[in-house]
Amino acid sequence: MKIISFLSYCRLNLKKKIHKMKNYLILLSVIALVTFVLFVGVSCKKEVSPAIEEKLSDGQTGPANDPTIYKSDPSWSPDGKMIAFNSNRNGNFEIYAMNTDGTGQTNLTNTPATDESGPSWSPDGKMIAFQSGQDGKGEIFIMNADGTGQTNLTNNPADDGEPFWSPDGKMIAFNSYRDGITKIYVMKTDGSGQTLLTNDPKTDDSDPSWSNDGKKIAFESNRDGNWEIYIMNADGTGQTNLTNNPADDGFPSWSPDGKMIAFNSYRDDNFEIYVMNADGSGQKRLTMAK
Ligand SMILES: [Ca+2]
Ligand SMILES: [Ca+2]
Ligand SMILES: [Ca+2]
Repeated sequence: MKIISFLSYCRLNLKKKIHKMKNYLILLSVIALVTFVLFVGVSCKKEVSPAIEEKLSDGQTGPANDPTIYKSDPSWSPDGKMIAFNSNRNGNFEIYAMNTDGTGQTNLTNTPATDESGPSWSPDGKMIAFQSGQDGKGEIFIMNADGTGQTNLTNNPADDGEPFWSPDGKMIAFNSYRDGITKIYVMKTDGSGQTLLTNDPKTDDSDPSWSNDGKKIAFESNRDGNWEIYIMNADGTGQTNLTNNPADDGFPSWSPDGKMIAFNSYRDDNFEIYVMNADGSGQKRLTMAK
């Protein structure tokens, strides 16, 4: 009897445990169902909401995506308070400026007949250099930071573009096609003294970028059969290939302390961002394929 009683006790206990487990399972099922419903609801909301409209921090609303409208070439003002950029949102390309939170977007150039691009701030933040088609084929213009006083500095029938202001504010480096091939020139900020810095007659040199100490200019050149990052002294002497790689390398950008240069390269069969020391050593990939 004692054994039977004990077995009965065990069966009763087991039934209680199973009953408790059933309760737990029902509770867990309810929690899982509620979680699933909430998750599906939030996911759907995330997918649907941006497709309807977007609202910018300055209160502008509009279609979230329009593949025909570009905003590009951002350039930070030296005091860090503004970003200049170009956009064709009004039917042609203009230079805009905005606060760094996206408010106060202002069309600075207001030239409906021509396209403007490539803004570059003067080091004192008072002026912006840019590329414009206002006076024939691509010219370098400068203007006050509020868009007034737009002035053509190059006045040359060939294409001129990609201005980059020198750190001391006295010169502007740029590309020009005036020799039938793209070359790097510098000029004073009143347009005088336009001087060819890269004079290899067979190859393109472009996209000048001044080091912060004003002593060096990095640029792209395809003189060895593919695009490489070169540096030279600001007077054009000492042109040196830094990348020496059979893939295309481009878009050099100096670190503020002048010790490193960031660039892009196709050496891994897609464009990735690299950095290297300013003498070309230590080339290191920073971005992954995705
Ligand atoms: Ca325009
Ligand atoms: Ca021109
Ligand atoms: Ca290369």
